[in-house]
Amino acid sequence: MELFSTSCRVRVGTFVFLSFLMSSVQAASVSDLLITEVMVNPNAVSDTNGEWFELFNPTSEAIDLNGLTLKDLGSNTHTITTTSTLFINPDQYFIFARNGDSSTNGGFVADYVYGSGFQLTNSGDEIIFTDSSNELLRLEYGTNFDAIGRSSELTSLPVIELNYDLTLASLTYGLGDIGTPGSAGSFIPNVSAVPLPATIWFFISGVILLFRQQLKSGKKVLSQQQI
Ligand SMILES: [Ca+2]
Ligand SMILES: [Ca+2]
Ligand SMILES: [Ca+2]
Repeated sequence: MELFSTSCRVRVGTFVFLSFLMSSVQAASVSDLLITEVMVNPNAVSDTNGEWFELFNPTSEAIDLNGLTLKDLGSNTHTITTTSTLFINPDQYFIFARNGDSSTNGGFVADYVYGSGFQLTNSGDEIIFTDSSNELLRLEYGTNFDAIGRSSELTSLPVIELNYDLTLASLTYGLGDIGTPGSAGSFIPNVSAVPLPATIWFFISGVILLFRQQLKSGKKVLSQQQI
């Protein structure tokens, strides 16, 4: 009887532990976001008014951007500060803009305005998100992004400069610049649950194996006692 109780305790404890582990490691993070489009050199309006970039959330969970720092490898820096959370929802495109006034920014709707403290240099620059201690997301681009009045969009993964192309010329917005701020372009990323890292699967497999071995040894002792 005591042996059965011990086995039950091991089983319940293992279940609770695995449930906790699954719920804690599946949380989506800013690192899962994609920088899907960048407008470094608007033509309809000035760079000061019309620069923007777009994020996309390909996970199944909302991700909070409030409190993060947006920066480059130079002196540009901006801390994202809102009164509460700043969620980017699953399957949502989200626009970061230098100017949020759609009557002067070229004609798009911004989700967050970072202002003049962060600029997208035409010849090359970086878009980097960090929290208080870690870098979470980065795109470095060069002169390939410098097309007058035309954004560059992510066309395949991962998020590196080589995987961006100029947006199709037929896709215009607002006053006529080429881009798809706030919506899909020619590439539509899949939305899926955040996969568990391989190391976590390996660890969980080890716990399950240990649990099975404990059950086997318990049955063995029980059968010996019955003999
Ligand atoms: Ca620029
Ligand atoms: Ca910059
Ligand atoms: Ca877009």
